[in-house]
Amino acid sequence: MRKISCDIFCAVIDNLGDAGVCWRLARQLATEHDWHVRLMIDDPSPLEKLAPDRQAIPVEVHCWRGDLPEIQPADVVIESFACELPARYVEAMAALPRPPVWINLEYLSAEDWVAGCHGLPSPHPPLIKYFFFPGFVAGTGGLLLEKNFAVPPAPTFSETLDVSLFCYDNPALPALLKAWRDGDALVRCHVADGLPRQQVENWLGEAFPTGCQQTRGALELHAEPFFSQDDYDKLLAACQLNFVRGEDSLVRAQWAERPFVWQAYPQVNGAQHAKLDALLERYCAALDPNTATATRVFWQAWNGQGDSAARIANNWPAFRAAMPALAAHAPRWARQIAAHGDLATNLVKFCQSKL
Ligand code: TRH
Repeated sequence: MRKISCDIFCAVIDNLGDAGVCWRLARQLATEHDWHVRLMIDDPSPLEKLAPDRQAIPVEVHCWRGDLPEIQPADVVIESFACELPARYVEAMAALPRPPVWINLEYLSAEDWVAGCHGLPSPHPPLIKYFFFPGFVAGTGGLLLEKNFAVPPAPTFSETLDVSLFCYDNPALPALLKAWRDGDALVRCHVADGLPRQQVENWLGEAFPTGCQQTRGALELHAEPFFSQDDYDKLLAACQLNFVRGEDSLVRAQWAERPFVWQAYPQVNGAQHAKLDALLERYCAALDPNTATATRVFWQAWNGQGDSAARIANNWPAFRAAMPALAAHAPRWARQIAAHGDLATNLVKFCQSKL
């Protein structure tokens, strides 16, 4: 039988999430569903860091800038995050006797409206584009999760709290570092390359190159290299608490089954606050009131609500105290959000119903 062909279009806007999400999806469609996948990406450079082993994966990576040379469109065309397809490619799609299944893969959100919009058609005669929304609940497209992903066992109890730190510019970070430095318990913070490292450097007042370690009071800081996605997943599982951001690291923190703190991608209109509150609503629903309050207050402060620096410092002890309950909650939560099927499998089923 002929393999289903699929073109995934990805525009790297900023950061790593666009490439990160598209690569994971491409890899899964190729290796788990035996699709013939071309990843059309306007800047392939992030893939070198995210997936150094990509040559071993049967995904064709094409650099796409502006228009494309004439190519035959695939059976399934995925436009990620509303990146606009090259005009010539859309014309070629429309000229086919049997038009491809055209998917607009949307951003992840836990908001209620998502399930109502998932799968809706948007007519572009003679083509139809379908909205495909990742999500946390039934009726959405689900979340990216590989079939063979196995959660490593929880780290053994240790006096030191291992924390990974991946965030955007965050005015509350110095207050958190200070709270850890001055606290009674030892904190070992694995600082991600990029923005987190730059902010820690500012706080330290000195350069903090990859591989270096610094100690301030009860806080030990480690300047981590940029890990491959697979190794980053391992780091998340090896820590007892993970600070994550955006979309893909948020999803991976949940599969790692550890307590986590999410910084939503900041938007000019402040739309991230609705996204944050929607996820908190679902994530905290089954928690006892004290744990739920500690989580809400801490996440909201981390996302800049109120006097975030003071709130982070004042509420760290309560959040720290909530961590055993959050650790117990983590595997249940992961099971709950995985119950609606993984995104790649849901996408395959959806496309097969339209082919
Ligand atoms: O990089 P991000 O901020 O990406 C963002 C979001 O996707 C956001 O929703 C979107 O609007 C914006 O991009 C354009 O955060 P995210 O989504 O967590 O992506 C980071 C990727 O980097 C993820 O695939 C994990 C990976 N990563 C590594 O592979 N190694 C590392 O060491 C680190 C720190 C991250």
